[in-house]
Amino acid sequence: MSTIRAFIAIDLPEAVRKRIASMGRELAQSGADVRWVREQNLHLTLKFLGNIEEDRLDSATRIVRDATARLRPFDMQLHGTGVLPGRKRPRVVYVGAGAPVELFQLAGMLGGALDPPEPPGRRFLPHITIGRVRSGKAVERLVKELDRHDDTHFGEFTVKEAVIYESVLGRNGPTYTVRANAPLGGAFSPKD
Ligand code: 2AM
Repeated sequence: MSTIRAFIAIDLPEAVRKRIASMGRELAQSGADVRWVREQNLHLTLKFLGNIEEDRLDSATRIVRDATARLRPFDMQLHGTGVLPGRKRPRVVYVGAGAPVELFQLAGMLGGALDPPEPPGRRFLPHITIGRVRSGKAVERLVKELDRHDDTHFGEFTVKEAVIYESVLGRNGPTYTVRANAPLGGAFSPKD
C-alpha cells in the first residue's frame, strides 16, 4: 500500500504571502542559517497527518469536511513575529496569527478526530512558519531583526475553507499538492 505525507492547512491570499516573503528576504540579510519557506508554500497548519496510507485520504477528507461544515467563514489577521521554542535556541521563525475562536474550534475538532492524536497538554498555537533554523549562526542578529516586526501587520482575510495537502519532499524543499478542499458552512453558496 502506498503512503503519502499529508497535512491540513489554511491557505493565505497571495498579497499576504508576498508581504511575508518580502520580510523573509530582508531577514535573510542577517546571515543566519535558515531554510526559508518558499512564498507559494506559506500556509497555516491546522493538523499534520504525517505519512498515511493513500486509501485513508477519503475518510480523512470526510472528517475534515464534517468539521468545516459546522463553522461559518471567519476573519483572521496576521500580525507580529516570533520564534519557537524560545529566543535562546530558535528552531522555527514564524508570523503570528490572530486567535479567532473559530480557528481554535476547527483545530480542536481536527485534532480530536484525526490521527495521530495530539500529545497531551499540547496547545494549538496559530502561526505561519516562515523559516527553519539550521544552526546557531547569527541567530542573535536574526532575532533582533525579527523584533523590528513585532507590530507589523501582514493582512486580514476571510477563511472560507481548509485544504488537505500532500507534501512531497524534494531536494529543493517540499512540493505541496491540493488533494481535497473542505469549505466552511455556506462559504461558497450560489449567492457568491
Ligand atoms: P508548521 O507550520 O507548524 O511548521 C507541512 O509539512 C506542515 O506540517 C509544516 O508546515 C509543519 O507545520 C507541519 N509539520 C511537519 N512535520 C511535522 C511534525 N513532525 N509534527 C507536527 N507538524 C509537522
